[in-house]
Amino acid sequence: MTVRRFALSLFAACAFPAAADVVIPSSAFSGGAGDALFQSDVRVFNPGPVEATVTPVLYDQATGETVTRPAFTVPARQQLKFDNVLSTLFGRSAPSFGPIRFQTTARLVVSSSVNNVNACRNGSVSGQWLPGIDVSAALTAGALVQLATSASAATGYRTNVVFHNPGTLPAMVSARVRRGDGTLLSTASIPALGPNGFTQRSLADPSTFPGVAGTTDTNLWLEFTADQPVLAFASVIANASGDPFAIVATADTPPPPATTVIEVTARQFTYEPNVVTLTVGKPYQVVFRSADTTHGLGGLSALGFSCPNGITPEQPCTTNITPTAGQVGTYDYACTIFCGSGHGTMNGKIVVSNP
Ligand SMILES: [Cu+2]
Repeated sequence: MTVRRFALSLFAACAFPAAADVVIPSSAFSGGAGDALFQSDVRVFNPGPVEATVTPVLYDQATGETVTRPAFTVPARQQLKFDNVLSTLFGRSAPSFGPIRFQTTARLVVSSSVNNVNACRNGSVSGQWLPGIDVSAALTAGALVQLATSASAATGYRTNVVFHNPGTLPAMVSARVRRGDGTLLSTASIPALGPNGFTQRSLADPSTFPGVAGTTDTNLWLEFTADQPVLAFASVIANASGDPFAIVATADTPPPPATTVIEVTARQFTYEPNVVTLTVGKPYQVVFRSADTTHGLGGLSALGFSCPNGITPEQPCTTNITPTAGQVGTYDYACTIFCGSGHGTMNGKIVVSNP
């Protein structure tokens, strides 16, 4: 029985190559300054040995519509061409822009060039390449590197940052812009992204990235975290020529925040400091030490404190805690081991508060 089931699952894996869900995080069909016309030229390559079926969906940010087109097929080892994909595949007229999703029966390579086809009013084309990114590669922590801004609109570079939420739950993204040496330049305020939501933000926009406008720096980077996986990239555009390049987010694992050590001294008949405040989400090591005799600690079991052997001059009682939102509140504690005439009034508080 077991063998037969294994054989069946092996057959299924061979007969049907893994499906894929690929997103081009941004596309455009719109006019720009100086008779410019932006269009996205897309290629869909099937590297596999069997025909693949593709269902394309556009999340049009110009109208708020979700535009699903009939499925098409890509023969094995062939590449399909969709120049100005928003017009030719989705039938949109300018202005139209937003993420495009390809749900496929096999793993495909999706590639996009966002071109400005008349930037210099002489028919010349410039643009940037953007990959299709599998939804499974969306990130909850990422970095965008090699960003640049300029105090002058005529020289240097400007940067636009795009976030797209490919999921079905709202995503909260928080981002920080830093200089090369790590100096914090801006903490971003990015509105929640709904399911399939999209936002493009200029680094020079003070309502999104306060503190960046007026900065000339070609060595900026951005770190972000999100409570749902998101896709992110940046366009860095030369101000003089309009020539852009794209940077796709890489996965990031920011170091955990440093642990704050808090020392509380127990002595007849006080704890000092008497009130300790802990912030939700931050790691602490709380150490109770005795300056004289043996004391106890009772009332903090809800925070995970346990000092069964008491607090003695030789043996402090140490607790590691990262308070959670569910622990917000005020916790009274008291000495539980008789330590002299004032024992009955020996107590303190731990306060857990939101950031
Ligand atoms: Cu006591």
